Amino acid sequence: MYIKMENFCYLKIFFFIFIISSSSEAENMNMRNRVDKSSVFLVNVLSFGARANDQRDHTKAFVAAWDKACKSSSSSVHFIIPRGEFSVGPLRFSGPCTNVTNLTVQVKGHLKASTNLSKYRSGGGWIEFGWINGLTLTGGGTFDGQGALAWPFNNCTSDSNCKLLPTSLKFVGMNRTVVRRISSVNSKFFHIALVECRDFKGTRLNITAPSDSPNTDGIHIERSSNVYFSRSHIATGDDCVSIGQGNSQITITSIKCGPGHGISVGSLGKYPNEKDVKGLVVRDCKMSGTTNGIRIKTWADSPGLSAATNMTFENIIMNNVTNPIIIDQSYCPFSSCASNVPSKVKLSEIYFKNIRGTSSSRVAVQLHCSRGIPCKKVYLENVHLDLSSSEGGRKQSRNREYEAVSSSCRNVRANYIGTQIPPPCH
Ligand SMILES: *[C@@H]1O[C@H](CO)[C@@H](O)[C@H](O)[C@H]1NC(C)=O
Ligand SMILES: *[C@@H]1O[C@H](CO)[C@@H](O)[C@H](O)[C@H]1NC(C)=O
Ligand SMILES: *[C@@H]1O[C@H](CO)[C@@H](O)[C@H](O)[C@H]1NC(C)=O
Ligand SMILES: *[C@@H]1O[C@H](CO)[C@@H](O)[C@H](O)[C@H]1NC(C)=O
Ligand SMILES: *[C@@H]1O[C@H](CO)[C@@H](O)[C@H](O)[C@H]1NC(C)=O
Ligand SMILES: *[C@@H]1O[C@H](CO)[C@@H](O)[C@H](O)[C@H]1NC(C)=O
Ligand SMILES: *[C@@H]1O[C@H](CO)[C@@H](O)[C@H](O)[C@H]1NC(C)=O
Ligand SMILES: CC(=O)N[C@H]1CO[C@H](CO)[C@@H](O)[C@@H]1O
Repeated sequence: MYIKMENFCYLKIFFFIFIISSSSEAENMNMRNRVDKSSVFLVNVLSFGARANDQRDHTKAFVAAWDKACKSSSSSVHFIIPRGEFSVGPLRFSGPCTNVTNLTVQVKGHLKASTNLSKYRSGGGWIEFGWINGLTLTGGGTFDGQGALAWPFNNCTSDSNCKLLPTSLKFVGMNRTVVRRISSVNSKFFHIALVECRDFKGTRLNITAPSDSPNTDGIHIERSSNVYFSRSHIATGDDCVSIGQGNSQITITSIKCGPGHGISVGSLGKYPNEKDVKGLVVRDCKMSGTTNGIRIKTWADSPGLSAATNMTFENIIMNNVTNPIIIDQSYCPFSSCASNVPSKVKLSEIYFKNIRGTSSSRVAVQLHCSRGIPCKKVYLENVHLDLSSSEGGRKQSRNREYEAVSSSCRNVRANYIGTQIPPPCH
């Protein structure tokens, strides 16, 4: 996707008075817990008027519960969303939660997003977490974006005054976040997006949307550092993981992608003042039936200078992938940019190691770098990509199959080590 993620303008409200209400048992327990600062302060949405499997909108109850959790004087807080279905509109879970150092949001239930699009801010999130330290989001629950009713309103490629649909889970300005064992289905736009986050760990995520759903990227990362995603399954209609501008120290490991558009760096170079991408490792991933495997894409005619460097893609299995390895520095999805000005994004120190499997197109390796700034230090080590067996393909000798795949290079002189199928560009 080519859309810039904006910061939010969060309204930061500080409460100086305690809300005194002790109607339920849970509340009484909460009051007692507050006295002992070392114990865990429990906040259950049911204590704030939410009812499982009740068709009503529960946004207000969730917001009231969050307020209580975040303003707690206890250092450790558990925010509980129990089993059952809960319908909610846009939610902003924002900090700072001054005295809370560990905040666990335990989602066991199935959250359903409101389908009333006028409730959402353009480019915002359905559920936004912002400016919190030490958040853990877990519990095995599901975030259901109910995207099917929204996708027909995704018309930003044809309407410049369009409203961007909401990302299901958006994290902004967060430190020390863990997201573990949750599912996200049918987001209206991206499933998960990180903006300006530090020390983020995501693991055991299950992300799904139909292969023809628009812009349902699994995970989008921007202007963040020390981010680690692992052991997840992502099947969507757009990028599996997209790594945008300004990221450093990003590790993506043991992810199964497909269907979708594969793992992408970029697109970079659309806006002025973009920051560099550096220190990316993608390791032990499997791509099945995706349009791209590993893709690096930068816009033609980029307005500013930037760079992407030190990127390693290692132990990647491609299963019937259309473009297993692809660098495209003349990305331009709109017909308006026929100006033919080369990209000003400098790509260097790119390592592809142990990439094997099958390609559904003949050009299995495409390295198309910028005419203005050729790629530097590109290494391919042990690449073995055969053509996916098509009808009659099995009858071909293996050697003929090897000959069938090829490499295409522009403005790059790559370094080749070990096995090379397809054969290198000459
Ligand atoms: C946070 O902790 C400080 C210092 O212990 C205390 O003065 C303040 O009242 C606490 N704030 C809340 C909201 O409990
Ligand atoms: C949709 O949300 C808007 C804004 O909150 C509200 O005014 C409108 O009544 C809602 N529409 C329906 C059908 O609920
Ligand atoms: C996160 O850490 C950075 C760097 O230490 C700091 O500047 C920022 O204020 C922290 N964010 C929050 C929400 O505390
Ligand atoms: C794009 O979708 C919006 C609804 O989100 C609609 O108001 C607008 O007319 C649509 N534009 C086009 C060109 O279809
Ligand atoms: C992931 O979610 C999809 C859709 O809800 C479900 O069909 C699938 O079984 C889940 N997979 C795992 C490993 O939990
Ligand atoms: C390249 O990135 C890796 C992984 O993030 C990091 O460990 C390494 O120090 C970086 N190398 C250089 C030369 O910056
Ligand atoms: C491989 O992918 C192509 C298109 O991407 C598809 O038409 C074909 O059915 C796939 N083959 C297998 C064996 O899945
Ligand atoms: C119980 C728990 O998870 N404690 C953690 C709270 O956060 C600090 C860091 O601020 C950790 O060191 C604790 O282990």
